[in-house]
Amino acid sequence: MIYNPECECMEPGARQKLQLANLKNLVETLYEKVPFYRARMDALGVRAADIHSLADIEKLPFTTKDDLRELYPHGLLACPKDRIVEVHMSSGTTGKPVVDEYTRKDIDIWRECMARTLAGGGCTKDDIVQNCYGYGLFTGGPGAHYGALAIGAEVLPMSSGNTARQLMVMRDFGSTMLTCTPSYALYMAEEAEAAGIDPRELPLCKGCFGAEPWSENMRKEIESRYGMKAHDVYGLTEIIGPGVSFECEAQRGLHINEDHFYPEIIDPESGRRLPMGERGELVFTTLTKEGTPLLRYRTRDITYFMDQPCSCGRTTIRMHRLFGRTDDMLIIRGVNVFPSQIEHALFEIEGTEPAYLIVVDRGAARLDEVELQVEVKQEFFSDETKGLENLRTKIQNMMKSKLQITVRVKLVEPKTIERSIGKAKRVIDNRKL
Ligand code: DLL
Repeated sequence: MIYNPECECMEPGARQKLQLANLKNLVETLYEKVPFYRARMDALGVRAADIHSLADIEKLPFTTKDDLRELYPHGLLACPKDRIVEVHMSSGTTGKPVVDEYTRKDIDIWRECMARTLAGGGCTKDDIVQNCYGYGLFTGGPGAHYGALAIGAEVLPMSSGNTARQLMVMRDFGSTMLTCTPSYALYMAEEAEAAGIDPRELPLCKGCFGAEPWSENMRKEIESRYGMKAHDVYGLTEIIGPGVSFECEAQRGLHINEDHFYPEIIDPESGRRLPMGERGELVFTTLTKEGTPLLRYRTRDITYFMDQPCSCGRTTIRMHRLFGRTDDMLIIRGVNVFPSQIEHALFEIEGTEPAYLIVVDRGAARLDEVELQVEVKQEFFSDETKGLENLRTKIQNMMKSKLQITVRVKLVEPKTIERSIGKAKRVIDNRKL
């Protein structure tokens, strides 16, 4: 279902006109209201009057996560403080969190984007949405909640954790749609199976999963474990939260809500814009936000755009599912590899469980060494060493042939790698880089 055909299926030329008008307004507002942006624009000698086309966006300055941290908590506010009605923050592991301050209109935009997102995942007013994204300062819970309400679905605001209760509610209330991180979806399936519940017998038949990197093979695992259709949803606190882009039923890339978030792909080294289809760093300008709008925000997320028509009828451009982040790309003895590529390869191998951990060290010869800890089905541990040895070799060969990296594989018993109810931690990098 398309939530807002007028906007989502708009002729691209008409959409670009709107984008340009909103971009000019934004540049004017930021120059007037946010001293940080005024100083940046003055330094580059650029003003709203210099923006004649969308391509002129290149004249404007970037914004980085470091800028946001320096301006914490209110340095990017572009409207009077008393117009703010809600605040969210990301739980960064280092330094100050990044903050999004929403006006009432910003919440309306978010609700609309999340309604489009859930509708893209098949949600209708008849659905019962079990929302297991965290509620609180994290944007996941409230974002999915607003979207489901806009559609008129019934929401179960579960938040994350307390898995036994999640399963009870899932069964007793007949939830038809699941929203949470993909790693938590798999964890719940595992716990259901352990409790003697077959997740495929539950009424759940669709889900919108995101907030962390996941692979195509992980999607297949979730879809087959539950017998459901699993859709990818992307977003980040700085831009609005979840709902920046989402998959439709075609599951061929994520439609960007580009009437609200103007997307670019740049070369992360030079900062230059890359042509359609080339892979690089994703950058967003918020075209319609009032509270804390951002100009050319460098997300550090890596993807590429697709502008071929989509079978669903939406005309918005799509981004490929994320490959990873510029800051989580591992460079192993000179070879670039994202954890999600390791995950994708791992899921191809029969006998492994969907839980793994990548531990990177700098070894004695000052060379990078990777230990890949992988959970293995219980049968392998009972049937002595030969099966385990074969599996270990198979994984090692797969990593070498598919990703050109040499890994030491440590096979571990089921349920020994820590599970996550939110964003999973997949990498421990002990190198002092
Ligand atoms: O994770 C917002 C969100 C909530 C998205 C619920 C989807 C669902 P932050 O905590 O600020 O916000 O983290 C944003 O998470 O820059 C990506 O690196 C990563 N990320 C988000 N969605 C995806 C996804 C939320 N679908 C950061 N695939 C982003 C891969 C994702 N990575």
